[in-house]
Amino acid sequence: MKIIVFGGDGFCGWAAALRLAKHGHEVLIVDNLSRRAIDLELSTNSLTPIATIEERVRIANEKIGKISFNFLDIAKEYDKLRDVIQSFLPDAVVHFAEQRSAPYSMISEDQRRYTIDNNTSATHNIMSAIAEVDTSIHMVHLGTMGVYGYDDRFGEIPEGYLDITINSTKKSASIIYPPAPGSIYHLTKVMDHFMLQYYNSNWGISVTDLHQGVVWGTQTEETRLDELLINRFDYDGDYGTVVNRFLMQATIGHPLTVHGSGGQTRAMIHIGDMAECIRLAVESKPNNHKVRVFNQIAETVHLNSLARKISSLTGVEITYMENPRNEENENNLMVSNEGLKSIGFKPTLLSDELMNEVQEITEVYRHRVIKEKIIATTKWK
Ligand code: NAD
Ligand code: USQ
Repeated sequence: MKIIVFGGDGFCGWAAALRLAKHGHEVLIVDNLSRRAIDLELSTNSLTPIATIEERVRIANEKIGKISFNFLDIAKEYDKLRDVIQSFLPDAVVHFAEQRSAPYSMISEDQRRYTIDNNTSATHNIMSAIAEVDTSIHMVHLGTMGVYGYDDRFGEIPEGYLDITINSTKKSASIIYPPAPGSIYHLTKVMDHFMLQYYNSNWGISVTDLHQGVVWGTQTEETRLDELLINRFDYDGDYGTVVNRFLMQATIGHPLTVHGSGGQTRAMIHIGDMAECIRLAVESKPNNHKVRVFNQIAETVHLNSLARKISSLTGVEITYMENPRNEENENNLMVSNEGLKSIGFKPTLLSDELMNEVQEITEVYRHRVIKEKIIATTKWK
């Protein structure tokens, strides 16, 4: 298949692009390198030294498969985006190209406005161009578990739609799960979802929306093949996600930074599983009768249990910090992931072995940690 990976220079996009190319697909990465620019804006870095996109693509073509790159801001350069889709004529597009940090989206009015403008325009521009060029192109969009909120008010979180009975008529219906975003960033994913619904219903475009949990790990089978293919590793207070942050902190002997009571439960997925799920979703185009939603998660993890496990394995202390976010201190979370499992996904669970593997990376690059950037300082209000 021919596949455009929007945001293919980022943490998930790079791993997914390599996985797709390894399986014989022709991949075009489209990215404006804004994530690299945000590292400069925040004076932070990837723990791993990532090669330039040109070097990455050169080595990927030697060692993995057919990949090319196009530098483009898909939120701002609509005509060029449409032309790229028109000339490459993909069978599917995978859309990772959004500002993905909840804390970054809450820094100030500038980052709020940028996140809303960038994410919603990026998604809308892709859909608009598909409607214009070829409505048979399958859109695979990265959503987030955070569109649902993180609670069990309706029991186990289903995949996108909630079955209800209407009190007045006693009739049953399936409705879009009531959204409950917890940050400006998560709000953009709710807005994306409604745009995807409209383009599906009006133009009959096939859409898969993947509501993904927190991704952890850094390397995949493909990124391990050469040092120049290494994936990025965010550890700072705005972009670092919780498992990778704790593992990096344990490596350098920094107390584990649990926000609040640590009673939060979140859905998680390893980066290798993420790449595999993208391949499975792309290779199984849904019909265009409704938007297909999969919860892209392997398991749910309680933060206190995670912190205690890493602490007991490494001897590092745990520190309970005032939570900079506006979120529940405690939550129960049960999530269905039957959709991806039904097309072949075999979830990898957090294990000592895999956590050791991440720590091997953090050990090698520990000298690159900017210690002042570890604590999360962005407050929700
Ligand atoms: P990332 O920031 O590492 O990658 C995003 C990429 O998109 C970057 O390379 C960036 O330069 C590019 N990009 C952003 N705006 C663009 C634009 N206007 N034009 C062109 N390129 C643009 O993020 P990630 O961790 O790889 O996440 C990828 C997607 O997966 C995001 O949509 C995110 O919301 C979603 N997601 C990520 C996680 C996670 O834990 N990392 C979990 C759930 C969902
Ligand atoms: N947390 C800590 N200590 C830390 C860092 C985080 O206790 O040092 C807590 C947070 O307060 C939160 C939880 O861990 O309760 C998860 O935070 P996170 O930064 O790991 O993840 P989050 O902000 O939710 O966002 C990440 C990705 C985002 C994606 C989302 C999926 O950055 O792109 O959409 O995970 S989900 O969380 O399932 O909505």
